[in-house]
Formats: sequence, structure tokens, C-alpha cells
Amino acid sequence: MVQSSRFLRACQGLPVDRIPVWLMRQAGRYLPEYRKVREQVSFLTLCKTPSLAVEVTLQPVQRLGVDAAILFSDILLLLEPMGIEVSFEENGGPRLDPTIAGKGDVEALPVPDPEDQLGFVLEAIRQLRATLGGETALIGFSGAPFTLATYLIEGGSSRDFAKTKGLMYQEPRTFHRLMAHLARSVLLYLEAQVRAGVQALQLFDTWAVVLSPQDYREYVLPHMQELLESLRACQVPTIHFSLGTSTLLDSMAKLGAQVLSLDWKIDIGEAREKLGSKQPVQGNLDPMALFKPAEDLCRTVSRMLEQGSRWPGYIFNLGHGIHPKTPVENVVRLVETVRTFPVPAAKGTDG
Ligand code: 1CP
Repeated sequence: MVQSSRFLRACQGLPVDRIPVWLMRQAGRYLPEYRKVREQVSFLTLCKTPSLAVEVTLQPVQRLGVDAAILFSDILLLLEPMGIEVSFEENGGPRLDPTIAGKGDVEALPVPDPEDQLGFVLEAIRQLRATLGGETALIGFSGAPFTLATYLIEGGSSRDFAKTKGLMYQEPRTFHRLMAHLARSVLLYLEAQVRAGVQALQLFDTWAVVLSPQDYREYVLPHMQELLESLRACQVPTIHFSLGTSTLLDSMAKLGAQVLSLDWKIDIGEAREKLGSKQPVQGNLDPMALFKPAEDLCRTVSRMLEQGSRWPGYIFNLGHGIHPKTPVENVVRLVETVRTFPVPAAKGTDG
């Protein structure tokens, strides 16, 4: 199927007229128009009010001209219909209560019904698809099972992930059961998002970085492979994001995701060399590079574009979310640099 959106074409490894770009956390506190909405409502109210979620999803599309919109929501919202109370302290991290500590807790967790319990997310998707033109793709997302498990077990953010690894090593069967439960819940949630209209799916496995390659292979990889295999039936591209893409790259190449989103700790050229010309990739500017002086930033980005676009199947993005204190004019400049980067003719034709 020929796709009109250059983002969707790049996800499939097809040639494009220019390198598509979007940015993780492109809707967020660095944008004055986002802060204005947040002065009126809490973060959770924003996520749960479709008209407001639609408004902030569109803010970076309008200001930056990015090639994809990502639904404004949060990975932790899927945990509420499991009976977990989620709260966000102002300018602080999330809190979850109660936490998961053993077999009984895992067995008591229900699988959420997205149509019934996360209808506000699906309604925002329907409104967004009715608003966005064919050029700007709409990305849906979920936390990946391991990253969701860390929040359930730790009760929030963590430095050492001691409780998560404690459960993993002391009760491996319980841990696998939790992963299977989360994988099932994520599958149903993402299928519902596709039915509502998203055109690509990103799985955020941010905290996989804390695992050794062996533990990743043992506790995470099989669950992810099964999930991604089931998602194939949705017939939309899947993007796998994680930190730790330099240490876990070998396993991540075996996940079965269409696109691998890379963090900044590996050169994009080196990653592409390792993964081969057929593996579409996304990334991988260090979000802090947006604090560089303008000329340095442009040089860094141009070098990345040259290395990344050696083969088709490249989407420009950051290696993680934008920092809230990022100067907005640098973000505008970044997107403009990508949008005007000339794709060599040989890579921009046939197709
Ligand atoms: O207004 C605010 O200050 C709230 C800050 C905020 C925002 C803007 C949070 C709280 N979440 C979000 C939006 C969000 N989160 C999006 C929206 C779409 C976009 O990218 O524009 C997405 C995709 C997420 C995903 C998310 N939430 C992840 C995975 C990606 C990543 O950043 O690693 C994670 C780990 C979360 C949890 C979360 N949400 C918010 C916070 C402060 C945290 C905790 C992060 C941590 O534990 O360090």
C-alpha cells in the first residue's frame, strides 16, 4: 500500500521526499501554549478531557510543522482501571497506590476494558483523526509491560529498581505472570486505539535500560515478541522505544518491531550499520543538545541526518523526551533544519 504520509512511508522503509521528523514529548511544558492550558487544569484532567487532549496534541503540529502527532496522554493511565490510584505531584514524579508486591497482588489485577474504561483516550483519537490531514500521521502509544511493571512495583519513579529486581529474582514465576498480564492489557488497549484511528503505535520501554542483556532476554524479550507478533494483525507500523539501545541492541533487533527508536548513546550511523539497511530507525538526538548554541545545534543535527539517511527508513527524533526548560526557538530551528535537509536524489526516488 502506498502511503501519503512521509512518516508512514519511512516506517515501512520506503523512500521519502525529505526526512520525516517528530519529537518525543513534543507537547509539553517547553511550549508556552501548553503551560497556559496547564494553568487551568491538572495534568490528569487534561489527559481525561478529549477536547483539551486534542488541543495540546495539535499545538506542536501547528507551531513546529512536525510530520506526526502523538496522542496526548500518559502511559500510567492504563493502570487506573487495574484498580491502582495514579497521581502526579506538581513538578514531581508520579505516585501509584497500592503497589504490587507478590503473587496475590498480581492475580487480583483485572485486565482493563479500553472501550469502557479508557473511552476518553479513544474519543480524543477519533477527534484528532477528523482534524488532521493525511500528511500528518497520528501515533498512538502504550507503556511496554516491563516499564509499566516498574511503576506498579516501585509505586513511582526509581533510582535502583530494587523492588522490581527483587520480585524478578525472588519470584520469577510471579514476575512472568505480571508481564503476561500487562502484555495482554497493552494488546487490548493498542488494538482499541487502532480501531479508533491511530496510524502507528509506539511502545515505550524506557526503563529496560536497567536490565543486563541476559535478564532482558529472559524476562522481557519473549513477552515483547509475543505482543508485537499479535499487533501485526492491526496492520499499522510498530515503533519500539527504549533507553539502553546501545547495550540491548542485539535483543531489540529481534523484537519484531517495524521501527527501532534509538537513544543518543550510540552513533546513528553505527546503529544502522549493525542493524542493516532494511531496519527502519528513529532517533537519536540527545534532548540536551537543544541547549547548544544555534550553530552547534545545526551542525550536530546535520551530521546526524547525513549518517541516518544513508538508507531509506529514517525518522528524525530525539533519543528521549524534550526537557521542559528547552528554549522553544531552538526546537523550531531543529525542526526547520530537518525539514530543509536535502535527501540525496538516489534515495528520494523510485517509489
Ligand atoms: O504537565 C506536566 O508537567 C506533565 C508532564 C507530563 C507530560 C507532558 C507527564 C507526566 N506525561 C506527559 C505526557 C506524555 N507522557 C506523553 C505525551 C505525548 C508526547 O510525547 O508529546 C507520552 C508519550 C508520555 C509517556 C511516558 N510517561 C513515559 C514514556 C516516555 C518517557 O518519557 O520515558 C513515561 C516513563 C511516563 C511516566 C511519567 N509521566 C509523567 C512523568 C513526570 C512521568 C515519570 C517519568 C519518570 O519516572 O522519570
